Amino acid sequence: MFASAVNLIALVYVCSLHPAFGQDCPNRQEIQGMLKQVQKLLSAHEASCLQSLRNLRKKINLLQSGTGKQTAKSTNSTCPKLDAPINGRKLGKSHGVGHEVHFLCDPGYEIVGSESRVCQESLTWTGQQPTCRDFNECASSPCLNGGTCVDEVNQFSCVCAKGWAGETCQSPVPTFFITTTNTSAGSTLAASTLPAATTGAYVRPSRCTIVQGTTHCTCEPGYTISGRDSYSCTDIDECELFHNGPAGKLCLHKCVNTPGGYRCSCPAGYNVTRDGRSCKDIDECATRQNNCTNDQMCVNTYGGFQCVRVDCPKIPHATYVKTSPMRCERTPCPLDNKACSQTPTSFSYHYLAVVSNLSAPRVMFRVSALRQLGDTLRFTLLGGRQARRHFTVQRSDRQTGQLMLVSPVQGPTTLEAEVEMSELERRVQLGRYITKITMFVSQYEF
Ligand SMILES: [Ca+2]
Ligand SMILES: [Ca+2]
Repeated sequence: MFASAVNLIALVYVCSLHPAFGQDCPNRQEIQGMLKQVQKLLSAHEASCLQSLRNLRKKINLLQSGTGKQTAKSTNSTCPKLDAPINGRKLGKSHGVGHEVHFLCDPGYEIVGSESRVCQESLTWTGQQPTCRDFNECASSPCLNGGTCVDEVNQFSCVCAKGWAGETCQSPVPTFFITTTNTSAGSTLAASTLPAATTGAYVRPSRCTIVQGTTHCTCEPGYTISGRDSYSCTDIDECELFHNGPAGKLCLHKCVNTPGGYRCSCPAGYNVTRDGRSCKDIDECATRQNNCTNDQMCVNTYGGFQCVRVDCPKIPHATYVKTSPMRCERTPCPLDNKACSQTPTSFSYHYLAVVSNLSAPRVMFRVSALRQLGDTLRFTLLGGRQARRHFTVQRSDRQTGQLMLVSPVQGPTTLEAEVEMSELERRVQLGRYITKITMFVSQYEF
């Protein structure tokens, strides 16, 4: 509508400026009619615009009042903060309208007041603030035969009437074998005259004292009053009690309960360490507790020992002689004997003692060339499937290869691996050196 009015005005303007524009221009009457039409169009347009503006303003006002209310609501829609009762807890953090909080008391306490409270529309909580009251264990009258109950936090104790004993004063005091001696502190009842059947090493008489009519019985260290009877003490089974305590096991291997105490024991081949808790291997080779013969060598292992004998290998085309207790070297090969020159130059023997379940990966042994003649050193793992399952050979520097344990081994077992170091010069082999490593794996991890 607005565009057609603009076109009409433009046409009238052009014709009024250039009367010679031609017969296409309308006459004066026609122009006045057109201008009236344009005026009508403009006033209709103006009215519509004003209406739109009024509507827009209304909407803005509505939005403004709406957000105002919301802000007011969000700042005031929570109930006052609630505290947890002393010796108790509060569950639930939201203090919004409709939300609920719950209260719990610590063990040995009971709740008094509302267990849960709800935040209401009026921004107040339902119910009353609860408190935690020490639970009265004496309420059920647990002390028998006229005993007086003493309420303590989370437990109770009984002060027994004369002639009664036990946790709940359930046992009559066996007066017939008690001898009374007067002391300044009170009367000491030496219960050493208890029947013999109940005084084994694990059951000992308690020492009881009567002070102002109340009997108090105590035990030697390592003993405790047995549940049934205050007059006898039973050995504490520390092995059972501390079977898997927070500080770990009492003993690394085995715990043995003893009257009034306990001790740790170790398997054969081990001694208990000075701390009394761990096990230490006995070095049978150093202490001559071995039966190895003169031509054998004693190898100390964890939990035992091994007698080993190094015999030089018998290989066709070559002869080996022992140059040290652990090494065999090939005698020089005849000239032009290629079969002989390709056999290993030397064999070295090494024995390792390790504990079971050793963590992996781990370097077990290093083989190094003392001097190098050729341009290349090569390290290879020899041996069967068992060796390949547990070991690999890596080069650690230019002249050193290392035997790595790649998976933990469960003992007791013996593993063997062979590391070959070959020396080359322009790809021609100069020498082969074999290192045989025997690993004695113990049964235990210590
Ligand atoms: Ca004990
Ligand atoms: Ca040993």
